[in-house]
Amino acid sequence: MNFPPDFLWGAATSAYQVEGAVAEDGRAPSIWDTFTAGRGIDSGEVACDHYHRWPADADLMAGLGMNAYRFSLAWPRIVPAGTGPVNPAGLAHYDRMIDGLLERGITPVPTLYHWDLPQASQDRGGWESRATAEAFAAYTEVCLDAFGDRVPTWLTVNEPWVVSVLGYRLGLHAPGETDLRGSVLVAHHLLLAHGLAMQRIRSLRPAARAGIPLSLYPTYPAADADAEAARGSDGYTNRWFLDPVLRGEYPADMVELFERLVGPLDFVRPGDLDVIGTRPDLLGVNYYTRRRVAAAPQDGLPWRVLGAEEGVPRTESGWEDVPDAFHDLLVRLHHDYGTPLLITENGGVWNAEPDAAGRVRDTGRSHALRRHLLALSRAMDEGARMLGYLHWSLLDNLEWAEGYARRFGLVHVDRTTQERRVKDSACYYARVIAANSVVEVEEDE
Ligand code: PNW
Repeated sequence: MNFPPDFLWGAATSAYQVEGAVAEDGRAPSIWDTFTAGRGIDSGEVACDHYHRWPADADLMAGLGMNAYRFSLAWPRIVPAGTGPVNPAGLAHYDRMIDGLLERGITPVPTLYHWDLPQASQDRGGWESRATAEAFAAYTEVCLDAFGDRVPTWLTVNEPWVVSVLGYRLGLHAPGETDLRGSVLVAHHLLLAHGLAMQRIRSLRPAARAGIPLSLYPTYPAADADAEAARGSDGYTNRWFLDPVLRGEYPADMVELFERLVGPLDFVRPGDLDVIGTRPDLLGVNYYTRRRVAAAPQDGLPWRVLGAEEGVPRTESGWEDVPDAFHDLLVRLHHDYGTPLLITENGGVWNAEPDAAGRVRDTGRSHALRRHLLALSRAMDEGARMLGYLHWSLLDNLEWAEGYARRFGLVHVDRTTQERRVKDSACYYARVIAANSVVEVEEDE
């Protein structure tokens, strides 16, 4: 089956994970600089040096036939103190990059916020403060003024579930807090930031299309008796974000649960859900794996997310590799919310290194890519409206608190020399893009 002629084919990155150059051209520190320094873990100080090497990276994308690139704008480069003065050198960088992409026939798909909050904003309360959502709206206006003439598709706030839960409940991501109420509060402010940005985009660039990229996990009961637990976990991770964005309301079952666990959600003010529910043009889908859930309390919540199931294929980070769940998710989103879908992330860890001839045989990624694209195309046959597929990631990069050891890239990056090597999976992907159809993986590809 062929994909629509205007289907977006490309890859994704985010600023802190690839750029490096953290102290250059007026960039101020972000919460991820602070978090990685505080824990002594791999940082984005150099990353893939994409800040300087983006022209060569854009040449690679063009060479592979990609027509879209999802990257993120670094708030601490553009408005270094979070609010107040704009940094012209920060704007100039993305200005050149957006022009450079367009010159190569690549549509820029910028994300406004991919987790690198200016440390100065954190010092004033960060996402626990409603003022940060207002500051984000002002920063969004700066970006729209600067780039809105050339950017047809905007993405707002990447994965508010991951930020709120890993950053504020489990302490695994910046800023490393561990409080359930705080995480629900932060999730609300992130959603509010998304809604305020949608309103700015609507008024300043009415022709642009925009939406939010959510991390979504198709969730299955481990056994029949676990159906209610699975519904709870789905509510916690998926519906808590989908429903306000696409229906303008928080799901009632989850409101009840949260109020029981943390008290009244009094930070939700009248009118907030109208803002958050500003109808987006698309939903960004970040899909990696499915979840199985059992009815047993864990970490203060009334269900347990199980580990990988025996006998089910996994990526090298242990995530179950289940393309059928991707299909189920897309069909469900189509039925429940009816919005056009853009795959803003999909991929996995396959840690292949160059052989003596410099070839990177990451065959596992090629096969997973093919099977996920087949799942996507089956969902399209069943009515899902799909705008494009952006693979995570273009480059091996900083996998946040996990460091550089987990390679998600279509393109291998040598950590010492920064040398780029197009992996076998990228060659496979280039053949898919050229055919605009899911081709077979060739032997040794
Ligand atoms: C997403 N989890 O992050 C992000 O958008 C990317 O920046 C990241 O590199 C990619 O997925 C791969 O992980 C996630 O533990 C990080 O559930 C962690 C989780 C989910 C998504």
